[in-house]
Amino acid sequence: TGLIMNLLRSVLAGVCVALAASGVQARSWADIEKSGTLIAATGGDLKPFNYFEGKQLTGFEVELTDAIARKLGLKVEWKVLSFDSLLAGLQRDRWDLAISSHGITEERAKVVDFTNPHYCGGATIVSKDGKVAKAADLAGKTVAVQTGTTYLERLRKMDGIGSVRNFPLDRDARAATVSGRADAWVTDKFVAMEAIKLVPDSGLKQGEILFPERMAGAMSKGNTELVKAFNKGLAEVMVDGTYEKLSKKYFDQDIRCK
Ligand code: LYS
Repeated sequence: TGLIMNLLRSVLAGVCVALAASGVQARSWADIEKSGTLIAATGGDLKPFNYFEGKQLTGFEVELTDAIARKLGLKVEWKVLSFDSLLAGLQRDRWDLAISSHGITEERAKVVDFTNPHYCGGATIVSKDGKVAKAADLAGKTVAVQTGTTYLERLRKMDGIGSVRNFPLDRDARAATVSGRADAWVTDKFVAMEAIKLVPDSGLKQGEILFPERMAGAMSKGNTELVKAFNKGLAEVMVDGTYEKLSKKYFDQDIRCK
């Protein structure tokens, strides 16, 4: 079924590209409020942030978005697509919000608007038995990362890396490292912690943090009222205990930016 899911994701991404020419306007906050539904897109492959439990999409970002939407009097309609198609789909107004552990970068901020950050994490090196632990250890090594990520961008700019292999799904980058097809995997520190728990016999160990990141939801460029509304909902769940409860449930700690 993994294969079929991948195939489906590719087909869906293709459909989005085909719809690019339609030139639909982003739904305004007023439109969304009237419709009662926020359309949100996520990768669905990043435990514990957004993933499937059986047929049910769940995870920290999914539950957090649902909670924020409830504050705003909305339901969320979820769409699951490959990570590297999420921001592009936003520009084509296929959904109102992309929330999938996107780090805030200047590059991305040119094409989308970011909400306030919903957590702070960091790119970390993961390898079997911690053999590759520091940036300097990456020299001459094969490194696995997910397509479309800040990790890939960063690794491409580093000198001396043997090769960088990218995978549409982060878990396939992990699997390549577990099986020895890659020497190291770069992913978020919280994803790494979860992966180490998930495959305890793999010998995976976390190394150094390559760079810190502030993660935020992305919206269509110029959709200011929607960004404001989301930020208001986020602020509310951050003070009323909802955020803390969810964060402790998934991470045993509060991962908000300090
Ligand atoms: N935080 C990284 C980025 O912004 C990785 C996100 C990965 C989501 N599956 O690109």
